[in-house]
Amino acid sequence: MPTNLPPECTVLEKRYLEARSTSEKIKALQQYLGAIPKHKGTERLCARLKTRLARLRLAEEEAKRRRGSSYLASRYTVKKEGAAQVVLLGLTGSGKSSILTILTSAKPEIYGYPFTTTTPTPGMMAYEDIQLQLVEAPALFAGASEGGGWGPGVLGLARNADGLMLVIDLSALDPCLQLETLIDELSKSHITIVEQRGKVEIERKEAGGIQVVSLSKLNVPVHEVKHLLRKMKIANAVVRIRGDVELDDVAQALFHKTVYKPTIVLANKIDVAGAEGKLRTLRTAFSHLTIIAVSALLKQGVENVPQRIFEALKILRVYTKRPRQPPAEKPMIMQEQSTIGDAAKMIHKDFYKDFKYARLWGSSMYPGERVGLNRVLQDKDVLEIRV
Ligand SMILES: Nc1nc2c(ncn2[C@@H]2O[C@H](COP(=O)(O)OP(=O)(O)O)[C@@H](O)[C@H]2O)c(=O)[nH]1
Ligand SMILES: [Mg+2]
Repeated sequence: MPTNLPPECTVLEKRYLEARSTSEKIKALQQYLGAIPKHKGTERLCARLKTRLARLRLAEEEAKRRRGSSYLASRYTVKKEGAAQVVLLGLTGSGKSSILTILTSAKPEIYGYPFTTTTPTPGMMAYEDIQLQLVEAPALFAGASEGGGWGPGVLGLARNADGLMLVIDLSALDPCLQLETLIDELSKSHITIVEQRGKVEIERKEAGGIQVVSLSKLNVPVHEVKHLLRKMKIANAVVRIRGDVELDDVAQALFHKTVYKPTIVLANKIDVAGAEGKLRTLRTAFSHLTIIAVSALLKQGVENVPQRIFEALKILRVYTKRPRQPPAEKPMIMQEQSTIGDAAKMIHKDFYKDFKYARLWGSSMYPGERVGLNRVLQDKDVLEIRV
């Protein structure tokens, strides 16, 4: 410290050094800076303290942002119930609340004016012997992913869901533009509704260098992947590549984890004049998506929705049983392609550890067929594990 500083500076400096919280430090540093006479001899000290102040302010901003997002996250999170959680997304007035009302016993408000639903509203929808949770999200809008209002909260809700239903309003001007807007906001939030050609997973490690594991023919040379990671100052990691992947996909995976959400599109208000034509245009433009025409008003077309979303979710039901007992009434919900081994682990780790064999009914060759850990399960299989 320059010796020619007035004595109060010593006191203020001490106060700053002793401050604990970031906001206390900022306040004390401002006072200290303010007390320093400005001349040639104190220039460097002031510059240094100003840099420190800027850093503290940045840290405070960052902490505020994080607190803000956790507030948002808690407000827009809905506890999962039933076999899967499916979020209804759409622009305002597309009919999300009306659809929720006819598919579940929830009673959201339905009004003729925009942005009626401001918090997520859940309801339960039955499909055969299981319940799927439907959650109406507050309306999405162009620019939602950039922040502002509940945009990030809604997209967070979508990210956490098991599947999505996109609701399009066939009475509004351009249904294609509506769907594009929804897909665009989702993709800006790194949510895709189309299963990706390839997949990249990057797992950071403590040691061991960079390892590239590919389950198929690799489009990019391993040394380029390694070079990219080193450039990003990652020295130890396992990179798992599946399917058709370019170097750019690897770069993307470094920054964001893109998640795939099984999705169906509900083209609502098929009852209004001109809706049929718009539906045809929509179907042509998005032929790769599952589009179901419905009228929430007339309760038309909705009968198949539970089955279609169940199929899209790619989940299956497995009923466990004990020897000489009837199967459990409530199924275990598993992902398609799950094996007997996965089911054993899900019941209890000991069932997997002490597994001897299993008996299978349903997709079995004959009732009670004896099967091993690697057998892939089908929907509605009945399973008895012997340990
Ligand atoms: N004609 C027609 N109107 C509908 C249909 N579904 C919803 N609406 C109307 O559209 C408006 C907005 O519906 P709402 O369910 O609140 O939409 P949300 O903002 O997406 O939740 C209301 O006036 C509904 O009565 C439908 O299938 N046909
Ligand atoms: Mg609503």
